[in-house]
This record gives sequence, C-alpha cells and structure tokens, in this order.
Amino acid sequence: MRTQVGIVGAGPAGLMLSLLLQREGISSVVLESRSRAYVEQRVRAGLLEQWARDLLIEIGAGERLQREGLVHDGIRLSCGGALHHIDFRRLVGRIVTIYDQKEVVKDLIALLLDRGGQILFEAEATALDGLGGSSSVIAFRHGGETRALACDVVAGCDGFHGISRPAIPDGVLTVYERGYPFGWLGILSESPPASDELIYAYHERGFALFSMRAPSLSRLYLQCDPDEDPARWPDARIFDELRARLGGSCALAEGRVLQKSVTPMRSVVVEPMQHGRLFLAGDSAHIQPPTGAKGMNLAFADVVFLSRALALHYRHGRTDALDAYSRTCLDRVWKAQRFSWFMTQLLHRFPDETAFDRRRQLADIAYLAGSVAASTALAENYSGLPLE
Ligand code: FAS
Ligand code: PHB
Repeated sequence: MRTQVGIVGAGPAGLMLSLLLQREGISSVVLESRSRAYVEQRVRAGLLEQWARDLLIEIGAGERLQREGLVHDGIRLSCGGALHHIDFRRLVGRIVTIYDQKEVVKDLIALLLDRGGQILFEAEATALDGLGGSSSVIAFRHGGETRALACDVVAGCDGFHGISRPAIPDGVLTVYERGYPFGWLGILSESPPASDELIYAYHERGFALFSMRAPSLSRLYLQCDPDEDPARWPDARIFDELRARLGGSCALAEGRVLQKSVTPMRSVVVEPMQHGRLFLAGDSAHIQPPTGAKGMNLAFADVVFLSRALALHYRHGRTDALDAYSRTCLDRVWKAQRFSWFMTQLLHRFPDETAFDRRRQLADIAYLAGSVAASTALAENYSGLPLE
C-alpha cells in the first residue's frame, strides 16, 4: 500500500487529521488496531471547547452534535455548601458542549468513510521504518498477515500507549512528567444530572465532579486512591460519597450504574513532538489530568496545526511550518498542562498537604467566586484558548 500520510490510530486525532488532509487533497490511510465497534463504544472524554465544536461543524461532522450535544454557558464550583457559577458566555463570550468522545469518534468515522477515506480496523502498526530517510514504511498486522504501508510522512496518533513515541530513538526526546497521588473513580449512571451544568466540588473528603451525557444520563467522578479497585465501591457507597462531597448544594438522583472505572492522573509532555518524518499528535505526545477537560481538544489542536503544515509542504514545497510543528503545538500544550494542573491542585486533597495548603485552596476558590479577573482567566482557559 502507498499513501502520502500514514496515520496510526483512529482516535479523535487520527480521524480529524485524515479529514483535514482530505480537504487539502492530501491522501492518507488510518491504521487502527481495534475494531470499529470497540473504538465506537469506548467511554472517555465528554467536553468540547467552543472552537473544537466549531471545527466539527465546519468539517461536516456537526449534525448530531448540534442536535444532541448539551450546550453549557459555564460550570459551577461547589465549596462549603455554596455553588459559584463561572459564566463563560458572559465573561468571554464562549460556550462549551457536552458530547461524549465516543459519539465524536462515531461521527468522524462515518464522515471519513462516506467521503471515501481509508480506515483499516483491526490493523495494528508494529514498526515504523525510514523515519530519517526519503520515505517511511509502517509495518502492520491485518487479517493475519504482515503488511506494509509506504508513506511520505507518519502521523503518530496512537495515544499514550501506542508505538509511535517509542519509535523515536533514545536520547532524542525530553520527557516532562509529574504524577498525582490520586485517581478518579468514574461512573456512568442512568439518572438525571444533579445540575444543568457541570459541578466541580471541593470537599474535605475529596474532589467530586458531576457531569452528564444526556438529560437521563449522568457522568460522575470521585477522587480516590490511584490504585483503587472499583469492585470495592458498590453503587450505594458511590452515591453516598458523591452526596457527601456535593455538600447539600443540590440534589443527586441515583440510577443504574452502566460503567465503573478508575482513571490514574498523570501529566506528561514529550519534546520535541516530531522526529524526521514522524509527527506525534494527541495523547501520543502529551497527557494531563482530566480536571481541565483538555484531552480531546488538545488532540484536535495538534492535527489542525499538522494539517496546515502538510498543506504548505505539498502545495508550495515549504517545510518551515513542518519544521515549526512541535514548537507551535507545545505553546498550546503547555498552557493546557498549566490549566489542568491549576484545576487539579485547586480542587483535590493531597496526602502531604498542610493546613496552610487547605486555607490557600479555600482562598483561591473565594477569589474565583468574587473576582471578574480571576473567573475570566478560568473561563478563557476552560472554554478554549484561540488556536492562533
Ligand atoms: P486515543 O487514545 O483516543 O486514540 C489512539 C488510537 O490509536 C486508539 O484507538 C488505539 O486503539 C489506537 N492505537 C494504539 N496503538 C496502535 C497501533 N500500534 N496500531 C494502530 N492503532 C493503535 N480527556 C478529557 O478531556 N476528559 C476526560 O474525562 C477524559 N477521560 C479519559 C478516560 C480514560 C480512561 C482515558 C484513557 C483518557 C481520557 N481522556 C479524557 C483523555 C482522552 O480523551 C484523550 O485525550 C483522547 O482520547 C486523545 O485522543 P487521541 O490522541 O486520538 O488518542
Ligand atoms: C466528562 O464529562 O467526562 C468530563 C467533563 C469535564 C472534565 C472531565 C470529564 O473536566
């Protein structure tokens, strides 16, 4: 097989990249190790920044999003039984949309295939060769055979556990990392959401997040130990703990729990995000705690920059934007890392915290609740910094 851009991974990054390249007349093939059914049911992120919503609509994948996505003007911070509204629409003129990542993936796959795009499912990339040469080859397993995809450029959109980042020789990458001493126990519950907007709850028992997917489907998270076993959390215990951490700031309805899992918390960024003909995008290059709802949105931003750079390369023979790809992405990546860290240290309990730390957190929340400047800063980061 031969194409101009070989894309490893059919997550938000790989699918959006293939669509953006197609619009520029650049050919690509997406290799996805999992089945279509698997990637279309995987529960992950749930929130789109304003510009990401606009991009999905502009690319032609916005019909169901506009019909089923839940548009929110802001979020609420719960602390000491009080709810503080951070109104994005009033503060920065932007909104956010709740629309499950698996629905985004479904829409992107359908659109790409409808437009004649090439996605090979159950096709696991096993090796990337020629990254430093005049062209590259992706070896992959498909239908019980080992096959090869020759391409000018490889886009590593294969997530944090893919093969692209490890294909970069030792000594090339600098890895910036910090762990967090907790995880999130997340559930999907057949119950009406506790509020019409997301609630981030600060409580002495630990952080809780009240999100949703539909008027009858809640997405709820509890701060827990990083190695917590979900089996130790029967449904009744989860709802009791959520109610305790919501602190009476609104009513929480129980429901049948459809999904229960623990997500560990880490911040990781690798620099540079490129090596020869390989360009990393999305989780293959960076991950962050979901407290800032940045993961899927950052993946889209990376591939917007990469598609623009590749268009300049193929249309005008320019390599300047490709050479600057990593720097362009990292400017935004690090601002998202900062914000994800800010929201995480603001709202969680830390095993090594002091009484001073707790009072400082309370002062931070009071400042956000009472200051237009502070809440505007949160609003512009949460709803999405401009791409330019
Ligand atoms: P993805 O991981 O989505 O996609 C990579 C794709 O590559 C996968 O489909 C994988 O099967 C495929 N792949 C891997 N290796 C391959 C190989 N060798 N060959 C072929 N294909 C290969 N973000 C938020 O903002 N909010 C959240 O609440 C949130 N919750 C999360 C919960 C979990 C459990 C996880 C793991 C992540 C969560 N995230 C969240 C982050 C998540 O949304 C990511 O940021 C987003 O999926 C990034 O998209 P991609 O970079 O496309 O990577
Ligand atoms: C979600 O709805 O899954 C969600 C929303 C906001 C976050 C994290 C997760 O910060």
